[in-house]
Amino acid sequence: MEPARLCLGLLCASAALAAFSRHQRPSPPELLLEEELKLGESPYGSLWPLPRQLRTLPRQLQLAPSRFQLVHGPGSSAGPSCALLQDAFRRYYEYIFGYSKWQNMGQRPPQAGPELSQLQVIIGSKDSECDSYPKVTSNEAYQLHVTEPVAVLKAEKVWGALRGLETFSQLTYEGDYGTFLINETEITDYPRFAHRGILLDTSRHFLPLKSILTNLDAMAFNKFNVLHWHIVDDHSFPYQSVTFPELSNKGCYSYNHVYTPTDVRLVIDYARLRGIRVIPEFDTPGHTRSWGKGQKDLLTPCYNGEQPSGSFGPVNPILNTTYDFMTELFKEISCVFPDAYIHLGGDEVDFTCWKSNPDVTKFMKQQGFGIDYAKLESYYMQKILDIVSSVNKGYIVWQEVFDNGVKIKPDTIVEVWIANLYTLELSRVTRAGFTTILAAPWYLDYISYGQDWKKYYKVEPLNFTGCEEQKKRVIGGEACLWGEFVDATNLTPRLWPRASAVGERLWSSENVTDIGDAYNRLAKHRCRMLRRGIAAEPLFVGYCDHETR
Ligand code: CP6
Repeated sequence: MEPARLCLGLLCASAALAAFSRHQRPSPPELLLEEELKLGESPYGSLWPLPRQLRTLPRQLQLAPSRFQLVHGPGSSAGPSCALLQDAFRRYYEYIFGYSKWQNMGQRPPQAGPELSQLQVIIGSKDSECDSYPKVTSNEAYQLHVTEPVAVLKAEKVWGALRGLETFSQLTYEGDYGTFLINETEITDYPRFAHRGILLDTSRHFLPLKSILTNLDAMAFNKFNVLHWHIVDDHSFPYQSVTFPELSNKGCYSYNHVYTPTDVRLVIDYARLRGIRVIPEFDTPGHTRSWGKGQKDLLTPCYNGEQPSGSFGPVNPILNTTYDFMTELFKEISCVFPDAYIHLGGDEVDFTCWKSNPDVTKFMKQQGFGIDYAKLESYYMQKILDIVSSVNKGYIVWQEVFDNGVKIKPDTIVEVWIANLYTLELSRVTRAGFTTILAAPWYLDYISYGQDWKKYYKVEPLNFTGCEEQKKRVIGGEACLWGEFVDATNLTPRLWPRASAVGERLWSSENVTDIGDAYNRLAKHRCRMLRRGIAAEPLFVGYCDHETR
């Protein structure tokens, strides 16, 4: 058959198919053509998330891999003894030059034109914080001046330098025949919100160390700074406790599905080098089925009439042994995890089992709680908060702890996760004076056809009723990837680049809302993540420049 006929035939076939689909199923939520027309260049190149202030000049400078250096600048309080920056210099050199298809093609002919020979990194503050852990109050601001012949990156602390190095690497691009280019640029940048988190759930499915570390890389590419590690839950207890080894011995999926103290240390150190805090969650009194296997009498026995039914409910709040156990466990956890905060959960407590148990009923009477089981939950949570205070840690809890009227200390951080009426919840929580983190609109474990990143991108976290003081209590947000349907096979593509939308919302200015421009930058940013080894899924139809046959 000649080519013309073949094409015609195909056209007919696809037209018929289109007509068929129109009749057979509802039209997809977006039209392909509309999107394709919008495709193009952003004036901001591939920057993601967009910096606060940015001036890009047309003049291009060349970077020669053999001559360009990342160095400590004059007057910096950090020097070659700062391993965090040394490691970052090595990483970013690789990200900038490491992926050219012109590699190993021998010496390139020298190109005429202005050259950038160095990026000097200058830490201004006397204490660079090089050997510290990042905190919620860490200064992540930086300034970047790219001019011939040297670029200068200024930051008060190493945390700003890390963010600035990421931005610098995003400004570089490949020209013809494997040249590396950067435009003269001036940037002043700092985050809008201090807490920019990703929740990973290692209980529903175990995530191998490699997956967690790769995700930390991707977080750094998107300027996230908190790993909320939902490490244990009903289904398995992979955290290996030194004090209570039976918890993971009995509660893990298998002996291979355990995080040893060494593994945990590795995650914390890897995260620190990228300016990322690790906040562990030990969720109680609900979501604790796996805890019961290795700790006798920890969970409440449920009753069927007069008889124990053989099943167990939430942590047993009426026994002293429960609080002795929790004291020892949180003592250990407070040493293992250096962050100033521990997430204590407190979500979705089912009162059915407590109601069925005659000993609990008796205890309720003694305490004067009547039949208000929220009071019992409150009693339990207050004791846990006291235990965690006594080991000098701050705490984060899920919103139910606030909703159920648990008397929580004024410095408790409340995480809002219930999608329904979450703006009202933000109003209430902040009116009561609490600091809050928003997760409700960013449940990335929910998937649907089409570009749902736009839905995440359009969320405005401060769009709730409240005064200025209330708005200041929103310290940030989290993109949650619950693990029921996620393991190492689909973690990365499910998170990225969808979580990138949340990343820009939490870093960039409130007025960065142009969805067309965001699409153009994010499509490129996703290709860059791919190049750097992150299996991020595509936004939509298209291709990446570095893809080859
Ligand atoms: N596990 C734990 C979960 C969830 C929560 N806590 C959850 C509930 C509803 C949805 C998604 C996740 N899987 N421990 C609630 C914070 Cl829609």
